[in-house]
Order: sequence, then structure tokens, then C-alpha cells
Amino acid sequence: MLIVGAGFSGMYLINRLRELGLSVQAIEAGSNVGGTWYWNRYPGARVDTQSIEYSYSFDPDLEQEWVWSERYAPQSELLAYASHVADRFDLRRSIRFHTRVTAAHWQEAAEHWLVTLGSSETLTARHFILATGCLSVPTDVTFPGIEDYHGRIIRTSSWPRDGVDFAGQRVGIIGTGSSAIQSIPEIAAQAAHLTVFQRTPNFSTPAHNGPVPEDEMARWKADPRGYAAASKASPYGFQNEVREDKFISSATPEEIEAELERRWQIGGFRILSAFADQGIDEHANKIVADFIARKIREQVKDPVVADKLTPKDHPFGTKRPCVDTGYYATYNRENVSLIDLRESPIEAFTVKGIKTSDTEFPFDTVILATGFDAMTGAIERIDIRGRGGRTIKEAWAAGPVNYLGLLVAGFPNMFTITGPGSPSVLTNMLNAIEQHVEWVSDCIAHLAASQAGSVEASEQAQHAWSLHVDQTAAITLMPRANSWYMGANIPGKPRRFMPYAGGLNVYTDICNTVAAKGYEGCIIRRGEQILSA
Ligand code: NA7
Repeated sequence: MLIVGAGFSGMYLINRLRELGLSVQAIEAGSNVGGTWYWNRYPGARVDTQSIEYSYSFDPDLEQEWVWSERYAPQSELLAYASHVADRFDLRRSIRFHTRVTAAHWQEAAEHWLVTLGSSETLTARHFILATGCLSVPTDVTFPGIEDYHGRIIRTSSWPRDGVDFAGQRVGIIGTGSSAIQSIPEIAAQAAHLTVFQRTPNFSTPAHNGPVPEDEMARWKADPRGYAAASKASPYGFQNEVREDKFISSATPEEIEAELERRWQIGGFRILSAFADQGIDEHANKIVADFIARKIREQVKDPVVADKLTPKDHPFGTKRPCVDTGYYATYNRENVSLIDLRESPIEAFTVKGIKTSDTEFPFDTVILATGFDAMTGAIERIDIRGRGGRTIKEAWAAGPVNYLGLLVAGFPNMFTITGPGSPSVLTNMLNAIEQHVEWVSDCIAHLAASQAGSVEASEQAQHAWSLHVDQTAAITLMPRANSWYMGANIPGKPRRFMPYAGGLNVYTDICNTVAAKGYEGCIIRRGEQILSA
């Protein structure tokens, strides 16, 4: 088994596949486990799902021995948790660090993958599992003159390991997605001046972070297994009071206000699932968006700045909403300014800083919080060739297609964890990871038990699943935004809503049914003999 990546997916895969008695080798570019939480060390980086739910649940002892200090754990604690899990399950002996996978070619006759590493060394593996993360390759956004700039440029996604001291510095940050929204309050508190360059404002709700609330902790302690099961059985993969029976269209303005306010006070993503129609009906969505706009105005003293910070071009929830700690109030500081790039676009970097259409700004440091080539980026950067030498880029030229988000037709014994076609990015990532890893390892165990050589998606099953992904998204307002979900943040990337929007619970049921029916929709072969199709 060859696993690419030793983040939370790769780590659980190692453990689970070793338990099956299989020989496992993981390849990791970084020097430690943790994936996202290894690379994204910018100040303020923290998980947006409550930590007691964003934890592995496969081992009851692990669950008991790890105690989260905050409701939303910071990056350092998440990385410590990953390291703890790696030590506890002795995972590191199966991981080769500081190494990249550059190519993987399916060998028809031998029924295995020939995998090339950055060092040009090759390995063979029966199964090739991409645990490469959904947001692990930064966009290669650049600006004219950037190479002439004499100051320091830092990406939030590859933050220096020993941190950055912004004291006394003039800092610029480009982008207002989640990474920027988390880091801006922290950087503003240190820097002499912070200038934020915003192209599109985002919706952000307060984390109300702190210790895990006592009632929540008590509920978890009383029945941790039941708590984890309830999270996994929900559409989001975390408990978010999903109301499928409450509609804005049939509620009074007072009821709507009270419910949105209650959820705002709880914080995090709670407001996302207040009403069943807010994600599918434009008018209902606008009512929630207007509520948040009002909250932005309440937090930002300058009405012009508040207006600039208010999203106007996409419905709430159609771009990944952010969860913040003091983001909007940061704009009340004397040392923070907001530049609206729609009014004054960046023309170029200069030796000293950034020049927009009307001003030149000198900076000691510029931070690029400009996002990722999401979901397909890390997969397509590997030279993957399936049957007949067909590359994954060719197979996905019109946008990613696959079966259950896990298997691609023509790419036998290749699995993607949290890839396109999976609900992962719309849900609690850890629960999606556990579901994927368990399904994939059960499938591999099934192949071993039936002495099969390969499994792959049938073209028909892949087509049906991809259609289902498209149709499910089309019911929602999701495709209306120029989001990374749509591939819209990368010039030339095909536009297709990549995640499965049907919910983790529905998705899990579908995957379980497929497995129970002997991996329906998959072609299972031994050599040229088809065992099931
Ligand atoms: P995001 O959410 O993709 O945000 C990237 C931000 O960078 C966004 O505001 C972009 O504006 C902006 N951007 C990108 N390119 C440019 C250029 N060329 N000029 C100006 N602004 C630009 O990435 P994050 O790292 O913040 O968050 C990624 C995910 O991590 C997040 O969704 C959570 O799942 C956790 P745009 O909106 O494209 O106008």
C-alpha cells in the first residue's frame, strides 16, 4: 500500500491498514505528521469545528486520554495531537518524511502502481491512496513586479516554522478568506500598521472561543461514543441543530430574528443550519445575509468600512463561511486600514511595497492569504497514469469525475481521500476522513479476501455519481458563487461544483449500501478475469 500524505487521513490509513496485516508505506513532504496543521502555522490558525468533534473517534482510549484546552483548538494543539497519535500508534515507522511523490503509473500486467519519488527512486504498490488533502497546494497567484520587492513575502499556507515577529512593521495582507480572517486580528495586535487588500468580502460569524462549554463537555463525558456517533450521523458531520422542518418562508420576522440571534450567540457555524430553506431559496438566504450584514455594521464603527466588509455578490454559505475571533472589530483599530481592490486594484509590486491604481504602500512584509488549488490541485500535480497511460489530468479535463469521491474509472486500485465528489469540505473533515478511510480499508480487505487483483469504478457508476453530485449541488444556491468549491479561484480551471452537497449522513448511507451490495458499481478483477461488475 502506498499512501501519499501523513495528515489526519494518511495517519488513520496507516493504522487501519496495518491492523489488516498489510504492508504500508506513507510518503510525506513535510518533516512531521499533521498535514494542514503542519503547514498552516499563521497566527490565529485554528479549527472551525468544535474540537471534541474534530478528533479521531476510532479508539475509545485515545478519545479519553486527550483533553482539548479550547472549544476550537489552535494549530499548535492540533499539531501536538497529531504527533501524539503518531507516537501512540507508532505510525512514524511507516512514514518517509521530506519526500514527495512525483509520479504513479499503473502497470497493467503486474496489477500494481509504479510510484516515483522526488529522489527518482521508484516503489511498487498494489494500492495507491491519495491522502493529499483538499487545501494543500497554494494558488500560484502572482503580481507584476513581485520579484523586485525588497521586503519579505510570506504565504499563510507555508508559514515560517519559528514564527514571525511583526513588532514595529508595516504589513500588507492580500486576501480575506478564512486564513486572513483568522490571522488579521493577531497580526494587527503586533504590527505598527496593517493594510488589508480585499477583493471579495466574506461572511464571518463569531467563534465565541474559550473552554469547551460545560454543558457540551458533560454531554460528551456522559457518552463519548454516542456523542461521536451523533456527529457522524448528521449532515455536517458535527452537531449543528439542523432544522429540516423550519422554514423562513413560514416563520414570522420575530421568530426568524430570535432564532438567528440565538445561533449567533452560540457562534461557529450554528447559523448555517437555522432554516431548511436558507441554502436553497434566494429570498430566505437574503434574510440571513441581511442579519449578518447588520451584525457587521454593529461591530465596525466606520459605516463606509462596514459597507466594504459586507458581502454583496454571493449568498451566505455559498463560499466557505469563516469563523472569527475579533475580525470585524479589528477594523476599529487606528493601525488597520482596508483597501477595496474593486475600487483600487493592485497594479504592481514595487521595490518598497504595493502600488494600487491610486496609492503606493510601503511594506516591510506582505502576506499572501490567497488560497489554494482546492480538491484537485494536489492530485493533478502528480503525474498519475492509469489504464492505457491515460493521465488523471486528461480524465478530469472537464472537471473531476469519479465514483463516491473515492474511485476513478480507468485508475485501478487508486483511492482518493476527501477528494472531489466527497462531502468532506462541507462537513467535519475528521469525520469525513474516518468514513473514507474505513470504507477504503474495508474495500481493500474485501479484495484481499476474494484474492482479487484490482478494483476500479465502472464508467456507468462514475457517470451516475458525477451526475448526482451535479444535481445535488444544483438544488442549492452553492453554484452561484465564484468559490474554490467551483474551481473559480484558479484561472482556466473547469467550473464544476466539486464537493458532494448531500450531507455526510446521506453520503455514508450510500457508501455503506454500495459495500453491502458487494461494491456495486465497481469492477473487481483478478488478472483479466472479471470477478464482479
Ligand atoms: P480562500 O478562502 O480561497 O481565500 C483566498 C482569498 O484571497 C480570497 O479573499 C481571494 O479573493 C483572495 N485572492 C486570491 N487571489 C487574489 C488576487 N490575485 N488578488 C487579490 N485577492 C486575491 O483561502 P484561505 O486560505 O483563506 O482559506 C482556505 C480554506 O481554509 C477555507 O475556505 C477554509 O476551508 C479553511 P476572492 O474571493 O477570490 O475575490
